[in-house]
Amino acid sequence: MDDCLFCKILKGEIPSDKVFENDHVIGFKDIQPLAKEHYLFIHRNHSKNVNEMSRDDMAQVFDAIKEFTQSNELENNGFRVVSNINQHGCQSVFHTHFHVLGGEQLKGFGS
Ligand code: IU
Repeated sequence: MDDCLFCKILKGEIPSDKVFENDHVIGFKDIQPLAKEHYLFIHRNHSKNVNEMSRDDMAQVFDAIKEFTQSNELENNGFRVVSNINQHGCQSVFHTHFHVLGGEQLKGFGS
């Protein structure tokens, strides 16, 4: 997708601070972190949001998140995965992405 910001990150046209990369998925630091550690994981195949992503692509993203979080302290200490969808979900970039948040105690829902 020519006008997709995350496709541009995938092509290297917009800089990103990558923390993970394989043939299918990249992970990079969010430029406006909402937690001490805040990463975005995206598939190389463009889709608009979770509901439009293929099952195979979603599995590859979650495999990547698993591999990444098992390679550092995130898994032991715990972390959160979030994907925002459309207007009420406050999605601002329309290339499916999964926020991975951690590195500190997060607030629970409703607290
Ligand atoms: P959202 O769920 O669509 O709101 O998340 C988009 C995220 O992408 C948001 O947290 C931005 O800070 C982040 N981001 C980024 O990390 N690098 C970029 O070049 C752009 C957005 I554009």
